[in-house]
Amino acid sequence: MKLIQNYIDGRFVGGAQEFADVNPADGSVIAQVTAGNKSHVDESVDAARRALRGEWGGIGIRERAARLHRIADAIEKRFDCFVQAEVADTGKPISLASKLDIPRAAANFRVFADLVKLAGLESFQTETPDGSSALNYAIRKPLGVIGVITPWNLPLLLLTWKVAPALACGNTVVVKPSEETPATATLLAEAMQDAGIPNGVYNVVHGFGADAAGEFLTQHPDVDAITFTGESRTGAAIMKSVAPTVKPVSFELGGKNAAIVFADCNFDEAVDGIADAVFLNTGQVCLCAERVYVERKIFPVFVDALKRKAEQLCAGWPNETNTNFGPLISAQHREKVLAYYQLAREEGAAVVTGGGVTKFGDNRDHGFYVQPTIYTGLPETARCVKEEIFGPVCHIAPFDSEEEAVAMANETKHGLAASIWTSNLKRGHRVAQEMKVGITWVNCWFLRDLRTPFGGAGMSGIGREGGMHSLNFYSELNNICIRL
Ligand code: NAD
Ligand code: 6OH
Repeated sequence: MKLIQNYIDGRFVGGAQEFADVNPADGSVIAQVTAGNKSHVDESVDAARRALRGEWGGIGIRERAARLHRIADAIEKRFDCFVQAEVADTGKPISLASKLDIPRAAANFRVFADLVKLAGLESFQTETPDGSSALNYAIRKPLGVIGVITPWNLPLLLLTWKVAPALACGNTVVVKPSEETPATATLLAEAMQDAGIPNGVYNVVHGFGADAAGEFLTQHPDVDAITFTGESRTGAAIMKSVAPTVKPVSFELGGKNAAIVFADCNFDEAVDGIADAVFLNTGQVCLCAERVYVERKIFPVFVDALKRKAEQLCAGWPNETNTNFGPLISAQHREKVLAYYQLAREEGAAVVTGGGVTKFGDNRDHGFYVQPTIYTGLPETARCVKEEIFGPVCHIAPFDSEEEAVAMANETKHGLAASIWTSNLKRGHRVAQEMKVGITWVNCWFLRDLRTPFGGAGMSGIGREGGMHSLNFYSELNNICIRL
């Protein structure tokens, strides 16, 4: 059986305790994983601290950027290995891993390598009270040892989204990938070695969250910052845990995202776009739309068209090229999603399509598939309309006016993303500006430019990453004031 180990100070390290890595497509165990304990976390943080003072600390920005490009090269060189590892861990279709997850991982390193070379800093000429002047200028220094904690839905994409800018700024990292999807973080260690990243700069400790590797990392007094993507509730627990050591945090958390479809939209594009926004990655993208508001005039035809799209999705073995709908990540997550399917019925929903488990008559019945599901008819106060489900499911409700649509979309504690579908661009701008979220797409969804601010309002996060926002989070800015 394959063993996925921790990676500490440039070495692959096993341990006394292991846990199983399960393939969500058929429930089979594909590897054993070393469960990081407190000593693994301590050793990783020590190694990361030493690496800051070693060769890595002395490397200039140009050379750092060159090595980041070499990490991207090394990912591309092992492209098929990364794709296979991600597909086996997540059950996502191979088409998705090859088009989205792995290319984005390489792109994350390239974008921040280029950006850090070009990034300017602030300077101000200051008038002093006595009529003379001073010059203020800021310099960028590494923040130190960064703890990176990531989820299972886009494992390598989200991990590198944080590791790349952290390294670009000269930091060292200790990453704690999701226990559900450990493989690509350990594979990335091989890419780091290929790229000549010194020992101790990139460390991986596998394991669980509460009272385990994750929490040992957030509590560690010698970790300088925590960057986390995951559930809002976990974010709240991490905030408590970092409070005694006052660490800066960057949080990308859950969503309950709305899509607003106006009658004047390009109908076919809107249906295709919303089908993606609801069902991509089996609905396990934090940006997915679980609430769809459709102008009443086109409500019945839109519901019908989305139903057809849902029913055309091809659920299957992740490695088959025509599969575009995979399983959920785990038995436990499937229980959660199915409990919401049941709750929707109890809350009075009309089931447009789905609502159950997909049956295949082969080993996939031991996997964690559910049907793509659409509901209508729930009140806005229903739990299924309020709470993040994180599955392939949406509720569609009609609206009569722009004001009503905006009010319903904004009636949530979350605030990650929204999408608006209209051919009236004036309305597109106006409604987009009303959205209480970090990211609004007009006539598209999940179209990313890595230089833009990315993050959530309300319960959906703290801070923004992307472009200069990432560089600023992962840097200690030191302002120097010189009296002239
Ligand atoms: P999760 O919060 O359960 O786990 C995320 C990571 O945190 C895992 O590595 C886990 O081991 C670790 N963890 C759990 N408890 C911890 C603790 N007490 N201390 C330290 N670490 C701990 O999230 P998940 O189930 O892996 O991912 C799904 C959730 O992530 C959804 O809510 C989704 O919306 C959210 N998400 C958000 C974004 C975003 O960019 N906003 C992106 C992806 C996923
Ligand atoms: C959440 O599941 C998706 C997050 C996406 C990003 O962080 C990104 O940078 O595209």
